[in-house]
Amino acid sequence: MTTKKLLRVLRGERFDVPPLWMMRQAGRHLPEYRELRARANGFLDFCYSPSLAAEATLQPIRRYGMDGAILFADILLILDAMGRKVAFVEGEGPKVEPNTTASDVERVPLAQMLDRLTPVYETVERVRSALPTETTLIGFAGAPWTVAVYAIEGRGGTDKKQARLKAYSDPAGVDALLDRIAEATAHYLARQVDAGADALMLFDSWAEGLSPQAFERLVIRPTLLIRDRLKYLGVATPLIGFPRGSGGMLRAYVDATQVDAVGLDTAIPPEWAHAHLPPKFPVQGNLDPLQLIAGGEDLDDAVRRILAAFKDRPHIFNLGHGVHPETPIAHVSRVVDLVRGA
Ligand code: 1CP
Repeated sequence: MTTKKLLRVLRGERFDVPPLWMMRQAGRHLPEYRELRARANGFLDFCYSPSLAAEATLQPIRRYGMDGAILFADILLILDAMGRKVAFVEGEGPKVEPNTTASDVERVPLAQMLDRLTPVYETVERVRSALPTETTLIGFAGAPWTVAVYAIEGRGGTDKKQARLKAYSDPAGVDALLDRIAEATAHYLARQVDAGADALMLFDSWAEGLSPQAFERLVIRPTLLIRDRLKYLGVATPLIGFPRGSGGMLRAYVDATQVDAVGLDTAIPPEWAHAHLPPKFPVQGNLDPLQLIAGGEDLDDAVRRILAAFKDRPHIFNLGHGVHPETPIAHVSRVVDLVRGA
């Protein structure tokens, strides 16, 4: 039996004190990250430098003792490896060469694409050997729809109007793009597992606002493709799905994708999730990262409410989206203490 508490929750165990980590726990809210970041020639170079990326992964573990370490990388590396131009512009968010089609991403053969991501596997190996044995190492990738939003629109966020409209006006083209991304992603995740990842997470950060039919086609179907392909590749590592903005499609997502756990976004009432998901199904979430910035009594109450709602099911305490750069370190520490009952 593993001593990794987070991994045990993903396999269906429940603990009075749940394991915790925070999405985007590495990054600009940490002074030690800002110092490290200044040493790289841009963000892509940072992600492709195993010594820097491994150090960034470990920083929040050292500072907070989180139960989970998330690989330091980005969901857009796969597009870079597929030969699309990717740029991280300071203060503007990432930019990707837009109007990408399936034939664009087919130009680079799968094996070559996977090899271009070798520095990421090396980061996983380095983190693996440096982590405390009880800490779960989480590998990740963007889910196909979220990656496709960047590939089609050139950026994320907003209302995804262009990508959603294209999904309706060119269904065959968009499905082919999603299939190709799904295939590449499954292999990329399998390589992270080979390098030492204990668990995997798929970020579908731009899954919000889809009609139920579109959600099935653009979010559920490609996620299931990845699940099936991972099985075919012999990967039994637990997979956490994060369909941000799934709303009323949450249960359908859980039933149809066969993920092992689901990350809940900030809009999902914890009590509702508990009532609507299968009894022993593991959940992760879902504190509002803005509440974490504000702090105070309301933060304490929100943490307690989440803990109470999930006390009878396997639960990994987390946020409902990523940590913001302006988050005070003391507030993160306060949440760690509260969750652990200190
Ligand atoms: O200079 C910097 O420091 C840039 C900020 C930054 C960081 C720290 C970006 C640019 N990416 C990352 C790392 C990152 N991205 C991790 C590593 C782990 C960690 O920080 O703890 C992970 C898991 C991601 C995943 C990611 N990237 C997502 C999914 C999660 C989410 O937040 O929804 C998305 C959507 C991205 C794209 C992206 N990359 C960077 C930013 C600022 C964004 C999102 C915003 C946008 O598209 O404008």
